[in-house]
Amino acid sequence: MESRLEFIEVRGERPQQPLCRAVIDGLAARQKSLPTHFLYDRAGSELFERITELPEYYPTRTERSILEANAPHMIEAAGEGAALVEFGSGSSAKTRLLLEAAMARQPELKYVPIDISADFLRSTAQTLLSEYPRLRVTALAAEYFDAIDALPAHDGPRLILFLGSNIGNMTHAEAADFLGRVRARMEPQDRILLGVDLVKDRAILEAAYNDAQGVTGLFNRNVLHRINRELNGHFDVECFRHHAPYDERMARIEMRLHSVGEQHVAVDDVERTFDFADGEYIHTEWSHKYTRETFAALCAPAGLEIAEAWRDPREWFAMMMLRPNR
Ligand code: AVI
Repeated sequence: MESRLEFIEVRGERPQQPLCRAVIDGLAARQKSLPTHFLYDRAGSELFERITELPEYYPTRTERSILEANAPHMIEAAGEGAALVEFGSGSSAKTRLLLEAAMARQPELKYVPIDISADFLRSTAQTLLSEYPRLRVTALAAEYFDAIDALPAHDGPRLILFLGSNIGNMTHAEAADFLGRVRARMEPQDRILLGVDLVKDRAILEAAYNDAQGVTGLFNRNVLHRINRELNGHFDVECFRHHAPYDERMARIEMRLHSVGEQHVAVDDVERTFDFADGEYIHTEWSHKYTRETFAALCAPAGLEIAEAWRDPREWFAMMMLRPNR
């Protein structure tokens, strides 16, 4: 089995901003904010898994239903003998639908999962290899941007997957930059397959990000527990209220943590105390929603166009296949 697995740890060029720097910069600013990726430590990732199963959180199950209905068409559209490359592969749960559709058409399949968590990546790769004897895996333990430069070549088309509407958590500028960098590494026959959450009624969106059981609130507030644990912070986590309104003009959900009352919070390891007025909030995440048109406009300057799109019957979510436009 090991001979079908190549495991590469990609050394990052750009040093990651540590949590202490993010706290000093983010909580001293006029509009307080914390970088989104700090939501995802082990506890945060487990809470996000719980979010994906909530009745109000439709994106994960809707994307899955689109894959269930269309995986063979998607593989066919990717071209003969395609290799699958996946950014943010996680447990590769939804990807199995595409892996199986590809293996139904070709004798062998090359799969390149990319994930920041090396341990998780290795165990997922080993599970897949034990289940699929015709699979070969080149696993890249890397940050997205570092992985782009390390993508293995393939003698045939590559289908580059970016599932789960993760693109929505990037700003438009970050998303355009990411797509442009991937595009710069694409051969003319390569394709990108991306999950995109679509613009829809405010009530549906706000329910999905302000669920009745309060799991999204636990997920959001987990970043404060993390500061308490990792930097000897003194946040009274119960004194911050989760709220995620939808901004129609910007077509995005914004996750916020509002201070309940005036507070002064010391974080010992950075030797600072941060002041919060009653109601003042920390921004933690954006989740952008698109239409086919706004998404096409994002892709064009990056050198990409929509070749095909698949939607669910309610048109809440889309999977878009992108190809080089020049
Ligand atoms: C990971 N990402 C696509 C989720 C989203 O829907 O934007 C993160 C999330 N935040 C709150 N709920 C889910």
